[in-house]
Amino acid sequence: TSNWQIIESTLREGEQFANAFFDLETKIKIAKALDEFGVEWIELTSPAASPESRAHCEAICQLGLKRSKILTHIRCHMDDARIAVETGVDGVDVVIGTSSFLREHSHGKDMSWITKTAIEVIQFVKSKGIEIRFSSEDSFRSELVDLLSIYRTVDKIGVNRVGVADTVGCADPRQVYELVRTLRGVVSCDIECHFHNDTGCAIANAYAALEAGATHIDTSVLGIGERNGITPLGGLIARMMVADPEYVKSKYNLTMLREVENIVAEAVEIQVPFNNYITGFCAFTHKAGIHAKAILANPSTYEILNPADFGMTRYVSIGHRLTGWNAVKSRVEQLNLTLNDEQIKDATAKIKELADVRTQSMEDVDMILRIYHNAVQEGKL
Ligand code: HCA
Ligand code: CU
Repeated sequence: TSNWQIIESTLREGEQFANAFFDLETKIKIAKALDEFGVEWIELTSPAASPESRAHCEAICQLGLKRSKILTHIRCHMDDARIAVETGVDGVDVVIGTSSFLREHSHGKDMSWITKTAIEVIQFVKSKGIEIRFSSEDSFRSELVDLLSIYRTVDKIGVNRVGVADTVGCADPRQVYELVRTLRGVVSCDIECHFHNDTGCAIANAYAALEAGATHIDTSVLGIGERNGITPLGGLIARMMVADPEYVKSKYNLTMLREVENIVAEAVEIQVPFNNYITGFCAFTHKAGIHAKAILANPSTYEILNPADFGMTRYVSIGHRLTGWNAVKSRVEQLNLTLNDEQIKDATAKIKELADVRTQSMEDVDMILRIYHNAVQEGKL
């Protein structure tokens, strides 16, 4: 699983999040932060969606970002394609529904119309020297023969990528692996995957896709998108850091993750979830005495990610009824107090006694230790 790229869709899929309304200033701030982080691609809402969307797309193309290239996302339609190629984007992502659900209840077109239009759109966009991706919406509820046949056709006429989309979040990692693996044998172009998170599989599905030969994964910051969203940028990074740390570190400015998330959280008026990958408030907090002891001796015992790689810090929680004397000892050393092990064990017993009634804050713990230390110094203990 090395040699893959991120298509960051906060400014497209993310705009479909219930709370999202991005003005140009906000979009620019998000685009610059994503560029700073180092995502390869930033995908923008279709310029055909509204006059403002078009103006924003043009403005972001003109920013001259350092690293990220710009994509826009359109329906498989010549009207949209003609507008898209005028905006200054580096690439166009084209999508159309191929499942019977969408063919019958959404656009009402059959596979031969879809194929004919796809070819026309692809050849037109390519003729302008712009990259093009063709994707089938709702891929996992589409007929496999239909999918493979249209992908084979667009691959032959030189599409840069084909896309697989789990639009409703129904797929599981095994199904993803199988479909992408099959597709890998059918097309020679790149393969992009897009996973909704309705059933909690969005990160695992992205990983399975990469294992099966996909080359591009769609993400959004904090996973925001239609309904409960898609593969979150931070979650994918967490997963890939474990799979291939050197590759991930070489590509991305990981200490920017928290800032990117804060910018987006503020823009859409949400909190970063408490249990968020990497940046959640307790992502690197260790609590049980047994864990605390081991973590203090060697962080790898209970940590698969190193907080320092992301500019985060480890926290050992002490003032609770599950605490242990090793954790307290480490705090005593941090506070530069001199207590021997017997005294620390005694102080720990006092902390546990109080914490059994009410969890003690770090300030409370420090106060208890200082009072205990003073009593020892004054010969009262
Ligand atoms: C949608 C479209 C899409 C497109 C994905 C893609 C999806 O809003 O329904 O272009 O690959 O989930 O199918 O986001
Ligand atoms: Cu989507």
